[in-house]
Amino acid sequence: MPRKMVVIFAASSILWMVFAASQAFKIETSPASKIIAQLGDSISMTCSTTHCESPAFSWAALMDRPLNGKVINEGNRSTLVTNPVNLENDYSYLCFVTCESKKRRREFSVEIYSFPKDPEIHFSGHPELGKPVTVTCFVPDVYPSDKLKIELLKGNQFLSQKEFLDPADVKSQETKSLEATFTPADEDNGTALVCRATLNVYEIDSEPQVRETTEQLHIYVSPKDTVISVSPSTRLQEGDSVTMTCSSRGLPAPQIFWRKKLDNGDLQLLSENATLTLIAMRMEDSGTYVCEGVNKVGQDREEVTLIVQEKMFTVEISPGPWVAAQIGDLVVLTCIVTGCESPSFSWRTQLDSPLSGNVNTEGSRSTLTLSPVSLEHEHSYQCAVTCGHDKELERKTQVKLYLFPRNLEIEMSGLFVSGKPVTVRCQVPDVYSFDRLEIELLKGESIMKNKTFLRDVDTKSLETKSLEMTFIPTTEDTGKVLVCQAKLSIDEMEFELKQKQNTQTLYVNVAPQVTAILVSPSSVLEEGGSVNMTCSSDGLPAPKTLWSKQLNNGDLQPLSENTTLTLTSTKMEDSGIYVCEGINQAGISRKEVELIIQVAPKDIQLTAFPSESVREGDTVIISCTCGNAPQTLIILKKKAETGDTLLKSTDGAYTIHKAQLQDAGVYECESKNEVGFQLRSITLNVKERESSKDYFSPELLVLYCASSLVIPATGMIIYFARRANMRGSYSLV
Ligand SMILES: *[C@@H]1O[C@H](CO)[C@@H](O)[C@H](O)[C@H]1NC(C)=O
Ligand SMILES: *[C@@H]1O[C@H](CO)[C@@H](O)[C@H](O)[C@H]1NC(C)=O
Ligand SMILES: *[C@@H]1O[C@H](CO)[C@@H](O)[C@H](O)[C@H]1NC(C)=O
Ligand SMILES: *[C@@H]1O[C@H](CO)[C@@H](O)[C@H](O)[C@H]1NC(C)=O
Ligand SMILES: *[C@@H]1O[C@H](CO)[C@@H](O)[C@H](O)[C@H]1NC(C)=O
Ligand SMILES: *[C@H]1O[C@@H](CO)[C@H](O)[C@@H](O)[C@@H]1NC(C)=O
Repeated sequence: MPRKMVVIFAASSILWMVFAASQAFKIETSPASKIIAQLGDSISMTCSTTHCESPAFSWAALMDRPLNGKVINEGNRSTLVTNPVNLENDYSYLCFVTCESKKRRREFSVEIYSFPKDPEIHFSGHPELGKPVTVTCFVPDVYPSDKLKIELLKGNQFLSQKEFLDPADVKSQETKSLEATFTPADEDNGTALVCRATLNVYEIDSEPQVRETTEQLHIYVSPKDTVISVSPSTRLQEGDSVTMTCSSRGLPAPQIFWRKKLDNGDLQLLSENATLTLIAMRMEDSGTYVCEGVNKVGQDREEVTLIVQEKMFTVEISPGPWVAAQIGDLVVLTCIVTGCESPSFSWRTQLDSPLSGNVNTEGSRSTLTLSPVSLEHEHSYQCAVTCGHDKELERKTQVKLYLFPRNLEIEMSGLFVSGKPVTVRCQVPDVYSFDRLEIELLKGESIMKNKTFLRDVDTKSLETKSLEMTFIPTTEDTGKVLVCQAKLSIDEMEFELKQKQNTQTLYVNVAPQVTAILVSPSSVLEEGGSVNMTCSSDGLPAPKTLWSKQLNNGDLQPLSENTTLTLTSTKMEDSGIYVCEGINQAGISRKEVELIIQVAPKDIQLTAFPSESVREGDTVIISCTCGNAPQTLIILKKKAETGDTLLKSTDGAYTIHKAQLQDAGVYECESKNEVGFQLRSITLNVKERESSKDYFSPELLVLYCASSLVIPATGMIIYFARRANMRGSYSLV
């Protein structure tokens, strides 16, 4: 703020005393002392007289300069007014007074100064942290400059000061300046930068003219550490959106500008926000994006390159990459396209063999139906899709076939009989493909045998495969399970469904063994008695018992299926060989017992042939027969007082050739067995021969022969009777 000040020195009293001494008229001046005036002010100087009737006044500047003012004369006073003062007025002025003949003069000293404005502070640039900056303080329109002093302070610290002592050649206002260079530090922020100008226009004792300007120091930081973050990625597809955020550090906080580099190198402004979001991007949006952080002192930039790729259409085939299908089933392969409005499909097999299927295409989906799927379909299928002018895309899937249609068959070479080798065969009919087949035969938990099959020729056909093994069962195997198990594996796939099994519970037979035949009370018994014949036999399953009687021709006549065969009221004809058979599915075992029915001898016929009375020299046959019991012992004796003579007989017949007299006597026949005995005796008379002539009666010879035929004839009758009453116990009719 300029201060306008006129200071008048109090020197009038001194002048007054000088003029008073002349005793004549006197001149009084006002102001009495030196006049100090600022440029542009107005000043007036007045001369007045006393003791003079009519004073005449005139004014002059020193050195004949122009007066540059207006004189006002009023009676005894004259005033010189200069308004405004300029540097021309910076002189001494003279006031001349003439009173009658006397001339007097007075001198006025005028001093002019100029100090109209506060100093101005200028920086060479924005004060930046760490960068030297030159600050200049201008003090404008100063006069007289040789009385000027400028000081520059930063806070309380002097940066620079200067006194301008050299007087100027020309009287003029001048602008003076003072420079200082310093490097701003953090702590300088906010401190006051002061420029103080002092003009020493006055004499001693008086206050100098001071003007000062204060400016707050602001420290700047140029943008740096500019960073871009991109979400989700710098690689994008058509239609995607991307958000890019840029940050930059500096003071004041930099403003962010996003631009895109054009092909010609120009930058196109996109946004002044830190975050730039681009939506529904197109391929043309690919390129370099530049982020610039800008503040008053600088800028920093960072670039990012975005790549927007063409959105490709996609093709998917299902099921894939392979499908396992059972021969005869329906297989549908589906090819689906996304990202293409009107795709065109083409199906083919890998080897370009015929498709043998129906293609059905609707919009973005095409199906290939193989129904029923057969061996000719075992290929890799390819779905090729073109979309507009885009490249063709292909997807493949493979059809793998299998057939495992019927149940497994278990076959046995025969019954399971303990100790007897049996061959088990597990057969898998019509399987495909057998090179993936494994057959196992298990007994209980343990694998007895397994087998896989190799395909030697590359022909496709259904085959029947089997696994065979022979083993010897034991009774411990009964109840165990014989498992025929087949697995058809298709590569890595867990193919549990493709496992089949057939089981058979083992039942091991044991061939019958007749261990004993118990005959009670005995195998030899009397006619009419009862006998129990009990047969015991072991085997699995428990054998059936069959009692038979062995006939003379060796055939067996079945009698009973009870274990015990009871014969009551036995007859002699019941004698014979009885056979017990133990029979089950595993075999037959037999054992026999001989039954003897004994009859006490009776009906002994003791005859002499031709007669009991013979002549000397005749031939006599003494014959003893026992009709009912063939197993009897026949003893033929000739009784004598001296002792009995045992006769040697053939079949109970004793022949006396040429009978002598002494052959006469008592003949006795004893027939005996365990059951009893019978005696017969006859007396033979031998007469002395009158004529010794052999005599043979043909009638009696016939009788003799007939008696030896009786027994077989009786047997025949018994046989027919028995056949009529075969089952159960029987008795002879
Ligand atoms: C300087 O001070 C101003 C205001 O007090 C502040 O905003 C700025 O951050 C400071 N600058 C530095 C470099 O400290
Ligand atoms: C900057 O973002 C603000 C809100 O986040 C928005 O109002 C303004 O329009 C954006 N300016 C530009 C240039 O995108
Ligand atoms: C048979 O079974 C055994 C034991 O389980 C196994 O180690 C072997 O590989 C199988 N052999 C075949 C031909 O599958
Ligand atoms: C034969 O067996 C039956 C029944 O067990 C019995 O009553 C009979 O006395 C037995 N006969 C003989 C001769 O043992
Ligand atoms: C077998 O025995 C049963 C009773 O144990 C009897 O009723 C049946 O007559 C007998 N059969 C034969 C043929 O002996
Ligand atoms: C002029 O001077 C003043 C003082 O300066 C006197 O007071 C006046 O009386 C005087 N006037 C005349 C006519 O002499």
